[in-house]
Amino acid sequence: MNLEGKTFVIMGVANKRSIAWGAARALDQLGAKLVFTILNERFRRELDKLLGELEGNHDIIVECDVTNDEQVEASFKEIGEKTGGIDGVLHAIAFAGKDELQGGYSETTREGFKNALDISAYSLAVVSKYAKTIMNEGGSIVTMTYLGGERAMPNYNVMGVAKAALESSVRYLALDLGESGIRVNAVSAGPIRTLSSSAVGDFKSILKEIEERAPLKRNVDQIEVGNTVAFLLSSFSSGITGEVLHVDSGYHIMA
Ligand code: 0WD
Repeated sequence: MNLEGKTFVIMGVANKRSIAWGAARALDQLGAKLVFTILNERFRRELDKLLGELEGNHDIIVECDVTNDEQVEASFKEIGEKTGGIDGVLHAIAFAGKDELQGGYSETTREGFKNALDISAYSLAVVSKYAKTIMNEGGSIVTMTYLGGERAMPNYNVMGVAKAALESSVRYLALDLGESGIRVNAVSAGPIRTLSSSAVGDFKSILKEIEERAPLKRNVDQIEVGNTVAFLLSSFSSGITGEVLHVDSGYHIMA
């Protein structure tokens, strides 16, 4: 697979453990040009440091808090002007308060629910709205989800509800943007230790359960997820849209 001449926007690198960073490394290896969006300026120094590890020279970094419509619009406008058009977007963004990620779902606050659904699910719609205006022919949008969106899993709570909304959004966006030749898919990753996942109560036992019960008897890493993201962003997956593809050592097939 060769992605030379292709440009992708990567949203959601917080640090070197981020799934978005695994995807960036995979895409960089394949020759793609990358543009990064960061939540705020606090993340710029971390990203600058990380960029030195990549082969290509990826120098466009744009601030984009997805809760701010004007900022999303302005970000994609700026990216369009600087790149002349993009071939895809990785949306690897989610948020829920730590209090919501332990204990019972019935204790979820209205504010916590709104926040989680806004940042983790609605954001894909608004990102798609502006990304489609600068998308080259055959563009692709990929988001990140988790099995907790399909099944009730301890502690995942409101984030599971947000992932269910996100996966449904993938299908509606695929239908909406299909006519424009834009594909929309999700990767459902197995658990990986990152800044976000560390907020999920008893995360250690989730990792252990995969090692014991998944067909591959091990956990996946950021590069394996990143390689699948690269496949979905590339034209190798040109017939796939509205799909949720599991990269989880096969755990989701188990009863
Ligand atoms: O086990 C895991 N780590 C899994 C993660 C399994 C399956 C799916 N995922 C998903 C997550 O739910 C998320 O959608 O993958 C995506 C990426 O998550 P990650 O790589 O595990 O987490 P992290 O490295 O923390 O990156 C998520 C980033 C944020 O980091 P922090 O830690 O600051 O919340 O999302 C970004 C931010 O950089 N983010 C935002 N970006 C723009 N606007 C916003 C926002 N309002 N809020 C958070």
